[in-house]
Amino acid sequence: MNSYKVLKIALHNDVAVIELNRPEARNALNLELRQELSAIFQSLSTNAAVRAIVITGGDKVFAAGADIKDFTTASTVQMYLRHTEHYWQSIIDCPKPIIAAVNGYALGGGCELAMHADIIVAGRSAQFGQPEVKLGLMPGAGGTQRLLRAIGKFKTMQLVLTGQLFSAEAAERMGLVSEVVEDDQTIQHAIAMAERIAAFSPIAVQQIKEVTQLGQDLPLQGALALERKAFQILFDTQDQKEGVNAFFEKRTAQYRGE
Ligand code: DAK
Repeated sequence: MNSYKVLKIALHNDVAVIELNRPEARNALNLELRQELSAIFQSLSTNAAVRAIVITGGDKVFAAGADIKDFTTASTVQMYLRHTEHYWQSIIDCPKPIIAAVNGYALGGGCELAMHADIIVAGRSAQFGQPEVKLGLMPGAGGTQRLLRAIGKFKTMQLVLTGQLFSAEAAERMGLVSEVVEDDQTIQHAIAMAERIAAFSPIAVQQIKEVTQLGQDLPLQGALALERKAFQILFDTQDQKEGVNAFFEKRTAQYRGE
């Protein structure tokens, strides 16, 4: 767990906290950081002791985007051969709930990283944006598409075409941010939320995540069927019986992920 160079990993009960740690470059996502993020998400995905994940850039900045130094001389084929989509895929494939705790700037690839999470908690002074257009570029890790699905066409077009930054409050109004808290509370609040989720049945939690995520891109009838099947599957878990018994016995359920 501690063999990472540009990440700090901590465990709080059943919650893993991943902190990006390149302060000298405002946590810009260079190749090493992407590789380490991919590796930690793969490892946490199969670690039964971890039931929820918080990702943060710490108190000052979430991430200033892709490392612009990587772009200065890159050719098309070099960009293609980097296949950075494989690194993002490890986050997409993670079945456990992910909460992004965003303080400071979440720009470009940093905003896209936050959008790979399931829940975004932002400090009041956080600033979001997709400023790639200012560099003669465009979002390349889902920015146009994830924003579109989260906040709709007209806000997305405005933000990706102007590159303007927007505040945590504006992000919350648009539906991009789940909750805004005071800056010094962001990480603690995200961890407390993750601990609350981690105390539920991990099978139920992962089914909820999978169905919600997949359902977003399915026609409604198919999505409803998927939800129904997942709901039915949960009746075969011991956790479901434990949850119902605990309710009638007026005690806290102990979910074992079985
Ligand atoms: N890359 C590299 N270095 C960066 C950086 C970045 N994105 N952002 C900041 N730094 C470095 C600065 O160069 C500076 O280094 P020194 O001069 O000290 O050596 C140091 O961090 C501190 O930066 P500032 O002095 O600028 O700090 P401030 O607090 O004044 O400003 C800022 C912070 C975040 C507002 C500012 O640094 C800034 O605007 N940064 C650039 C933001 C940006 O344009 N981000 C978008 C990058 S493009 C792809 C997937 C995704 C992407 C691309 C491809 N594929 C799947 C292929 C994503 C693209 C992007 O994200």
